[in-house]
Amino acid sequence: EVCKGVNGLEKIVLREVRGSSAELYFYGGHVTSWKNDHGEELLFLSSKAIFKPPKAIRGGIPICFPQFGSLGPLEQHGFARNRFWSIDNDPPPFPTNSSNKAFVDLILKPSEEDMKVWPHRYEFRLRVTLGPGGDLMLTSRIRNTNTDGKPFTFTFAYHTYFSVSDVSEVRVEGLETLDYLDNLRDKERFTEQGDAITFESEFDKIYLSTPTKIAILDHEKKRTFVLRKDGLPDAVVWNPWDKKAKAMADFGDDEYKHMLCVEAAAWAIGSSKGSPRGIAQADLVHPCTGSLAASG
Ligand code: TA6
Repeated sequence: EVCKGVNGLEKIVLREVRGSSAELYFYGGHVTSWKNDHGEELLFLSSKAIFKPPKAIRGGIPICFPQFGSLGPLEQHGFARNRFWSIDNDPPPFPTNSSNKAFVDLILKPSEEDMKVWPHRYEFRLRVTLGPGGDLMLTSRIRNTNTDGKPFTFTFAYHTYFSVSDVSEVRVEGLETLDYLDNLRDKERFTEQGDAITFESEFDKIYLSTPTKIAILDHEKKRTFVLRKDGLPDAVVWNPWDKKAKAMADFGDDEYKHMLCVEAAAWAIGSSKGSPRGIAQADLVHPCTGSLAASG
């Protein structure tokens, strides 16, 4: 179902028989809402989010492509999150079965303007699926359509903003003992200790080569999110905390308490200067899947 969203921007609503739902905008191919079958919102969306190009929507699931972060030739987190995507009327056969599920297929291709800043041709197909249990799955297939067959590299993230009751009561499991690059310390590489991750100040880390399953435990709400990922080796965890929150025009001063970003990502191998992992050889389809389930 396509309808008008904020500022007249069009959005797609997916509904599942048991009552769960999801919403995404053509602008950014951006999921802005995911509700369980009790109608509870599971994603954080800022009350100050700006739904106006070229600003990316603050909250939900921004898609960072073809560059995650600011390391590279492009604007922070690339341009996929502030382009208008289209319905993909002719998606190629899909590896996973979507029958019985609510889903939509979107596509993004570069404009001539985009080619000037990132000179590669591609077709980026995004399928957003809402399963019968209310789980949400995003699958991205990036095809290199460069006519000269030249490979390109990219970095990537599903920059998911989870809604939590109080971030200082939240634990993240699955990242213990892993190596990470600390964005707050010039991307220096460290090793995480053996305990679940908890939050008491600004946090911005890129965990390298993580397990495919990460759990976010919201003690107060008695809710657990399980993030599963495939084709996305890394994971980013971010909370801006009070000072950065105040500095962001599209984010409420106290909203940091009620969100946590845990992001399935493909970043770089080795060090901060490592080469990007996402390599799209000629005509190769690169599938990246992130699925989210919530219980409790
Ligand atoms: O994923 C974490 C991060 O890269 C942080 O460094 C932080 O700046 C955040 O993303 C938000 O970026 P944005 O461009 O959306 O303001």
